[in-house]
Amino acid sequence: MAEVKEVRVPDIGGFDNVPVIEVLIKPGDSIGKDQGLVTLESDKATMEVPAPFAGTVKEVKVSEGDEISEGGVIATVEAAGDDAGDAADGDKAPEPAPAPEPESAPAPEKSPEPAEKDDASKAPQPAPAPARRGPENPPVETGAAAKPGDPPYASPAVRAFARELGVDIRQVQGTGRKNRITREDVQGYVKHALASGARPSGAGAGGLELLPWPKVDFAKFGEVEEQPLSRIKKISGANLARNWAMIPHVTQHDDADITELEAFRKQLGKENPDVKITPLVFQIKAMVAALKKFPQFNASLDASGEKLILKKYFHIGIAVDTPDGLVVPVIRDCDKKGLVELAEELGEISVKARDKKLGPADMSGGCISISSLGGIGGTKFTPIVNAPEVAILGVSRHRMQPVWNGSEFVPRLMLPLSLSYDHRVIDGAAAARFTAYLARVLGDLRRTLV
Ligand code: CAO
Repeated sequence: MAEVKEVRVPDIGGFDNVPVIEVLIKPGDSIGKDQGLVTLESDKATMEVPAPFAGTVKEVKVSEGDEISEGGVIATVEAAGDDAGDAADGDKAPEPAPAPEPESAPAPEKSPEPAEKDDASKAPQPAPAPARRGPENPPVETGAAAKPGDPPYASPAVRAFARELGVDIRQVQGTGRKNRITREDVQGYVKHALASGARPSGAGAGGLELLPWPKVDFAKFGEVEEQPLSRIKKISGANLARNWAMIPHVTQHDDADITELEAFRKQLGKENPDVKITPLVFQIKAMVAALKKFPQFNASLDASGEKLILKKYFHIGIAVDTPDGLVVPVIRDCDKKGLVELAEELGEISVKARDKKLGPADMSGGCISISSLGGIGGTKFTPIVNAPEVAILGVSRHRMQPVWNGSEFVPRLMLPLSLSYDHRVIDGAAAARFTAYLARVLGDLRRTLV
């Protein structure tokens, strides 16, 4: 019958009374040779003690928080068949092991390779390995204590666990002592990523390698007040962040000469005193004409990102500013509605939005959006595409400008247009044509009849 042996702490570079910060085994566990048993943490380094032989854990002699030194018993292990011979030496005085390298940075991250798990020679190694390395003293893995700017602080076992899950350890916020990243932190990160629909952001996952959000105690610098974000801000914020991060945006700027259009709008306003006819309804009509001429703008990528869905309807989203945040109700069938009808509907949805009476149906089905800041001011801006739409038109404040007509400068009312588009679907040349066409239509609405 295989013998039960004590496994002791090997030479750990002269450190004494080193705290056990993680116990990686429990009674009954089948362990492989070189598998991590415990993680120790001195003031300078984190070290994982590997099993000197394979077998079954009988008893674990240490708990988290205990302090141990070289020679201290970690566990008793019943050696497995082939390792029984090696194990016979397991209770010998520990052989010298490579000294931890307290000043070295943690071993670099490796891409997850399935073979790596079982191949101790590929595990991160402490830098110089001067000592004789036999079966009874496999390398002690170390990770240096974190310094500002260092890679994150986690034991080799936690790093390996993160690699297995395809998690970039740098994304994980540590909650352990001195902000050490624990196994639970990695699990929590994955749970959160799954719940929010994001993928773990390891190199293998092809995700963004973003730094964690800075945690700042602003009160240290002066008086502050906390204000919870509104529900709308939380929802729109999450959508805006996804769209900004996932869509390769480009913004095309142009100016429309709306001198004649503005005169017509004023005239129409006089004829319809009960309705507020703002420049936006003309922009909606011009947008319909442009979508008809350039159908790839009236489209969405399907979820696989491999197909474009072209739409034969003309529903336009209008960004509305409310005290609680931005909402985008949709005006349907804009191609079938006249300017006055559109103006009425625009007035209704603006009121509904500001009274918080919009339902999900009012905000779905849009083909493209218009965000008009013209009533407020500004010369240009870069709106964020409202996925799964492929473009959004930003409109800024019109202003009278001197325009060269070929022989002289003349005063013209110019409207700045800023079209942001999804460059995966729309080429720059198409965007320039689309925006120029929009400007031409706004310059002369008769073009919508052509
Ligand atoms: N240039 C100059 N004046 C303009 C203009 C422009 N491009 N567009 C509108 N105006 C004028 C209007 O004619 C109106 O003038 P009067 O008060 O003299 O009649 C005034 O500005 C206010 O217009 P409005 O805002 O009431 O109406 P609208 O149709 O232009 O816009 C709406 C409606 C709902 C889009 C708007 O109220 C709104 O919420 N805009 C903000 C959208 C937003 O936040 N976008 C940002 C999204 S990204 O964060």
